[in-house]
Amino acid sequence: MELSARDRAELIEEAAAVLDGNWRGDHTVPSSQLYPHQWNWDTAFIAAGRSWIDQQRAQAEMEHLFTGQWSNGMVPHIVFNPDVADDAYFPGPTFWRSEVAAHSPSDLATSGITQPPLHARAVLDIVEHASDRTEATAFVERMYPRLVAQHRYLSAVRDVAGGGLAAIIHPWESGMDNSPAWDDDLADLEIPPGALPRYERRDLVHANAKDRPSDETYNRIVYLAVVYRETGYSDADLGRACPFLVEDPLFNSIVRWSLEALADLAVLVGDDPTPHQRAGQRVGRAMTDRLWDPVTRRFYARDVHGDQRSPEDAITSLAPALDPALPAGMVDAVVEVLDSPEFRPRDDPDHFMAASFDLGARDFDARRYWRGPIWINTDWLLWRGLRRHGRTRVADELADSMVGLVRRSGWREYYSPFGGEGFGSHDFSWTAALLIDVLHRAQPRTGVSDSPGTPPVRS
Ligand code: 9WN
Repeated sequence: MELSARDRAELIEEAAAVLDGNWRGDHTVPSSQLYPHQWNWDTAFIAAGRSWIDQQRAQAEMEHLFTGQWSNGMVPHIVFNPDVADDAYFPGPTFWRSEVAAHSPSDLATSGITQPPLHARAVLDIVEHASDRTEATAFVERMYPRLVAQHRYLSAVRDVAGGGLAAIIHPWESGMDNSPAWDDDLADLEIPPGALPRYERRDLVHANAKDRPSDETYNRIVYLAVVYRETGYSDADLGRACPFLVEDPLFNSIVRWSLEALADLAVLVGDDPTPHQRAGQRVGRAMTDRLWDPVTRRFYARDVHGDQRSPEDAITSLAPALDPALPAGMVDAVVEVLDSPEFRPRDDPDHFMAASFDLGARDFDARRYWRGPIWINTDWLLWRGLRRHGRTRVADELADSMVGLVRRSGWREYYSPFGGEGFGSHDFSWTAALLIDVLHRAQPRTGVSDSPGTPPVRS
């Protein structure tokens, strides 16, 4: 694909307009109708991309998200906007009732679970692109202790199995809510009669039912949130309290990648980077010990209750490419899977990559949310990881796909791997923000590529 300087500039301008349209004064919503509040990992993606064009807003939205941080360090997956009607999104503030938790902020309603902790990495990106260095330094000084608390919470409270990895307690914590990787765990869940509150799905008002999770899945997802809420969102004994307990490769790869960034931020504020570096290396080793299957040569999510790995080939399996110290043989394995017919429909000349689930699997669905379509954020994470490992060919293909999808179908939430039709929300913020990042770091197939980044560190 050729991209002229003019096309590139126009795409960046359009992406900035999408972000400005979703800006709400102190944060950016993921999309104006379907997701009218501030989301956790969306904010990190949005701020990382926006940092190239608007340092002030990038900083402001990161800081606003952290006003919702709990005193135990947990950063909630949604910070609710009090100006938005309670029934605009389900589950809203009156469902989550964050006030029942001892650790929640007293003046702000939030959800009671978290999402992948990409924030230290986003803060580092903001600092690296900042034009106002003084402002950026003050920003890092304010953010650093909050990021340290976030990672302390994940290692102290979420390492339920004691093997060095953070466990998620709800599929929404993975960010890949409806992935087939969680099907077995959800299938085992029994909902006692009367345990589910009456609720109305607001997502179906704004999105096609074919793109969204089924009612059966939604009931299980809501039930899991109710179970945890009934504990008062307690940190104690998650192994007993939470029926869904999973060590997810993508969540932990992001922990790993962010801990590396946190070490760099420590240097900037004059703190010792060593504890963060060591913590990151420990997570990397734990991923290879607990999530790597040496027979299939893949990473899989691990069900903590059943003490076994899930055999599903979902996009999460490829995320350890983000580990800067991943041994070269494992990086090779990630690239092989990404190149295989499981993740790219080679027989379709108009194909895009990378599907979010094995294209040949029985449960694959080209348009249903996280069960097959391509998401720009997972493409971008793989792209950042693989460039770092010097896997330029496949990284460039990912960049081409991201740009190609947006040019084909606009700023959608997700896309079909076959032909690139767009699904879910329109004017989706992280799609816009991450395209800005791609277009600044590399020129897809224009022959003008930037440096592959810092060489991988071996530990
Ligand atoms: C629940 C906001 C979020 C993303 C998630 C995505 C979707 C929410 C929903 O939207 O989840 O958190 O209502 O489906 O799966 O990754 O953060 O964009």
